Formats: sequence, structure tokens, C-alpha cells
Amino acid sequence: MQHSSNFIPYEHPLPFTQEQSYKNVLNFYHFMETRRSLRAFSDRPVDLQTIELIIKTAATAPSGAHKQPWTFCAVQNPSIKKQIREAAEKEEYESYHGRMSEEWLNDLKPFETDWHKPFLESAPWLIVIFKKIYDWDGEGKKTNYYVNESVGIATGLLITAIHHAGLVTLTHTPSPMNFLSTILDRPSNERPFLLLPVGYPPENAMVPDLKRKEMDEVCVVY
Ligand code: IYR
Repeated sequence: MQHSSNFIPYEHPLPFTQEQSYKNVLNFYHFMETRRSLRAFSDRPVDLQTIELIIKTAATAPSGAHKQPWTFCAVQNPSIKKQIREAAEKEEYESYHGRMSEEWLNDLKPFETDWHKPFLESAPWLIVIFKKIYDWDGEGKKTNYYVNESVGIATGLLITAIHHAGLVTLTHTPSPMNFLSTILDRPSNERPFLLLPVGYPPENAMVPDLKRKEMDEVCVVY
């Protein structure tokens, strides 16, 4: 196929045989299978360079028309974290006391969550992901495409990079979360997508005993 001069050659850095592909993905699966969401964090510091590199990794994600419709806000400042915690707990209190259905509250029982969110202050970093519902250039509004899909994929890579760095996180969704736009002073084309506290696991960390679905429940081969 003929391409314009805009195209450059591509070579995968790992030119594997089938056997090598299988071994490599097996190792990677065993590693990813150890990932868990944690709701408590060690106060051990995490340096900015590590957080920035994790975000840089997330930002390698594919996106609709390569628009890269995301902003990652890395929050370390204790007074901003405190504001976020206070605003989130206010919303969560309302959610747990009337906004969430009985079914929902029941489904959450195994996780022992409630409206208290101390991790929003105790985690050394909060990464707040914003989706850009549209963009600006010098002339005006520019459309972004498949924004939720794109930002969701980037979040998956972010979580993978966090795990690979020996760190843990939680995909936290305070609801509603417009307060994040106000506290972080984000422009009107950005909407909060997810909030991830990031840090090392605390000593003697405990997680619920969850089982992942079997292959035949998640995969259909045709
Ligand atoms: N956002 C609330 C409730 C919550 C909802 C789901 I779905 C979870 O998997 C966990 C919690 C909270 O963060 O507590």
C-alpha cells in the first residue's frame, strides 16, 4: 500500500516467536494478576519523577483521531488534598445516606466502604484524570472523538504503570465530582473522569478475598 510521506516505518522492539510471545504474556499475566485496589496507603513518599513517568506511560494510550483528550493532575499539596477530601466526603455522605440504592449498598458490603475517605489525604499523591470533551486551538472549538473510550484506555495504562512501579491505587469515583474542577481550577472543556490515590501499600495491608471470573465467563472464541 502506498502512503504519503507522513508515514514512517514501524518495528516492534520485541520480535518474538510464538513461544516467546506465550512465555512473555504468561509472565505479564502472573504479574498483573497480583494487582489489587487498596483503600489505605503508606506515608512513604513517592517522588515526582516517578509519578510523571507513570503519567507519561498512560499518555501513550491510543485515542480517537490521536486527539489525546486527557489531562492528568498530580496533587501532592496537603492543603489541596484536604480540600478534595472534605468535598468528596460531603458528596459521599449524601450518597451513602440516600442517593445510592439498597441493591448498590448491598453490592458494596464485601468492600467495607463508607463515606469516610482518609486516603484522600494520607496517600502521597492523588492523580485526578480529566477528559477533554472538546479542545481549543487559536480559532475555536475542536472536536474530540471517543473521549470516554480514549481516557478509559489511558487510565488502564496508568493503573498498569502504577502496579509496575511497586505502587498501589484505587479507582475512586466520588459522585458527583464537579468539585474537582473548581478545586483544581480546570477549564470548562475538561470534566473530571476518575480520581486515583497513589502510594506504597501500608504495612500489613488487607484486601477483600475476591475471585476473578473464569476464562469461559469472560471470553468467547469463534
Ligand atoms: N463512590 C463511592 C461508592 C462506591 C461505588 C462503587 I461501584 C465501588 O466499587 C466502591 C465504592 C465510594 O467511593 O465509596
